[in-house]
Amino acid sequence: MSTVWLQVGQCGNQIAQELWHTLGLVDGSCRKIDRNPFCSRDGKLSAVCVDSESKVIKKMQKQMKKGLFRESNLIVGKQGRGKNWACGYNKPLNSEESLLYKTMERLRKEVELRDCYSGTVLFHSLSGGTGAGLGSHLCEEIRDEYPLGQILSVAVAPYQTGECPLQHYNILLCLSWLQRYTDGIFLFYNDDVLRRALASMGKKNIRVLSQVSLLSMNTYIADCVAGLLFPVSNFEPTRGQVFWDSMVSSVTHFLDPESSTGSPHYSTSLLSVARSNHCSLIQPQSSAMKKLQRAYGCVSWNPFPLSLWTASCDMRDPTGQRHSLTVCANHSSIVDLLKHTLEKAQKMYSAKAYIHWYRQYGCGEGDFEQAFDTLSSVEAEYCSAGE
Ligand SMILES: Nc1nc2c(ncn2[C@@H]2O[C@H](COP(=O)(O)OP(=O)(O)OP(=O)(O)O)[C@@H](O)[C@H]2O)c(=O)[nH]1
Ligand SMILES: [Mg+2]
Repeated sequence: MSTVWLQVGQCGNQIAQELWHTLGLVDGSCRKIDRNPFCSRDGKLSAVCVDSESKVIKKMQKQMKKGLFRESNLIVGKQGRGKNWACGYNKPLNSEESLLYKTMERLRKEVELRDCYSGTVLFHSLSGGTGAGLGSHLCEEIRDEYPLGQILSVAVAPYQTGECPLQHYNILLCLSWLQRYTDGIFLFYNDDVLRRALASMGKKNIRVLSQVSLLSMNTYIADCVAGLLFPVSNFEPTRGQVFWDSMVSSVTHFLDPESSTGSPHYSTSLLSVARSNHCSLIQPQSSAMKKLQRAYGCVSWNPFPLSLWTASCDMRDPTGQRHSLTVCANHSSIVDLLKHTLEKAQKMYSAKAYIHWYRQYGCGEGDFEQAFDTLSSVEAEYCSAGE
């Protein structure tokens, strides 16, 4: 494949690692490893991994099959970025050699190794100093250097209950950078991921939430990313209507019908990827797909809100027994995150709370004002899209 995979910060590296596991690359169980779309011709993963501290990458290195990563693509700094976007975006004052510079060097080498370059997929969190801050800066640099390549961000939003007081500023700044420099964002909410991971483990009791490991949450995210990004090829389906109906029910089970303010959620468009080695009769007009469109509240002004991709092969399953339905929606639930972030960040900003932590790394009033403007206009656009 002509894509470079960029894993940034703790969250970014852990999610991507789970993706490589899911795809069977780590233990070598995947099929056709020599023609693997995630690797270069020499069999090495086309991934560049960066973190400002060594712990996560060192652990990952131990768990991965020897030789899967190009050693020089593992880039570590000496000091975390303290959950501060500005510190991740700009190098620390007592600087080590720039992580940004080293990462761009490695990315350039990866791009040169392929016949053509179509884009970069970036894995990161929205609220960590490295993933959010350095991730934002990398998007800006990559966009500048490869204007024709696509940039897709796979981003994780923190728990709404609040993990760190800086998270609202970090989400604000990171999302506004992603809005400017990327072509798309697969956004995962940790609260939602936790609920779904819990359900997949068959646990309904809220008290067992603490037993859901980060690993099972990352497995869910990795499954979604693999479902959407693993190549597809059209196939002749044979599975019946009832089968796809029940797949749709399980996909839509956790959808909130309403926003936090009580207005119905809607989607402007949907991408649905169905994978099964004997699938059938799944077409945009089938009742399962109509049910999907209803559940996601597809807007009436878009006459073709659904793209359906189908594939017979699922690389995640060498036995060929696995079936999956993965749905990606341009969904109005983002408005809740935008509203919450804007409100909290605006209040903190008016009180000048923590501003000096950002200013000391060169993030000034202009950056904040622009980020507030960008996210406010995205929120307004989503609100008018549903009218
Ligand atoms: N789903 C998921 N979320 C994670 C994981 N690791 C961290 N997070 C979330 O990511 C956010 C913190 O970002 P990190 O990735 O830890 O931070 P970082 O990019 O390493 O940046 P610094 O540590 O500040 O330098 C929090 O919202 C965590 O809940 C993970 O493996 N899976
Ligand atoms: Mg970290």
